[in-house]
Amino acid sequence: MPARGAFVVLEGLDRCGKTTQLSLLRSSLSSSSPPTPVKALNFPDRTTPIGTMINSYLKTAADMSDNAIHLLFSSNRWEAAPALLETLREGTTVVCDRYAFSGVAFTAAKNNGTCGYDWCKGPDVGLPRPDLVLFLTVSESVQEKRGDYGGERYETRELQRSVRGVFDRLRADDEGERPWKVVDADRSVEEVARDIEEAVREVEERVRGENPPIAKL
Ligand code: FDM
Repeated sequence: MPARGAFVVLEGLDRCGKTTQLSLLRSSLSSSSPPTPVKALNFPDRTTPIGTMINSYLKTAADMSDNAIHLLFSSNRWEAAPALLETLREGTTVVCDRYAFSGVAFTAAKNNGTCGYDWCKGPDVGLPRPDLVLFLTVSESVQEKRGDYGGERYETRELQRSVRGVFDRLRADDEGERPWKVVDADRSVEEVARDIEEAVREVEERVRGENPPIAKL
């Protein structure tokens, strides 16, 4: 049995460069010598039937209560969980664009916290826990320099501000479990990529060496 792969999640606000960084990370891991088997995931996964409903909601083509959409985002992770576990057990490292932390941060931030923080955490309890959460921070001024927000539901300055606050709380609450690695994403793409790669290689090595069981949220 090979040692399992590492599970790495990238989180952050809009315009923090997460998607670019994930693709750079994936290519650098798979082109290293020897190559690290790696699979990239992203949430929401809009390709499944549940993902299609989420997509309509985000594009404001469909409306839904805050509680209902929150549960759909979580279900979208649960439907992916068996394959995710299998991939890790096969020895493949998984790098993932957004996960349960975005789930809590966005729902708890909206509408003055109608869905409470603890309620928001509930549906994801039991999902595979990442070995590393890379949290890309971006200042408001850089966020704004990087272009206008698109037309999706959560892409407003006010909401992004509250989301930032909930992410800070999540990070503080997770401190005892496994600290997040905060990466200053105001810097150049290359500088950010270097820090991310270093952190991922470190966790990869640890996981391959110790082969720890996959923990749960
Ligand atoms: N989002 C993402 C949530 O509200 N809950 C979740 O569980 C997840 C994974 O969906 F505004 C929000 C965050 C973002 C939107 O994400 C779409 P992408 O990364 O822009 O596709």
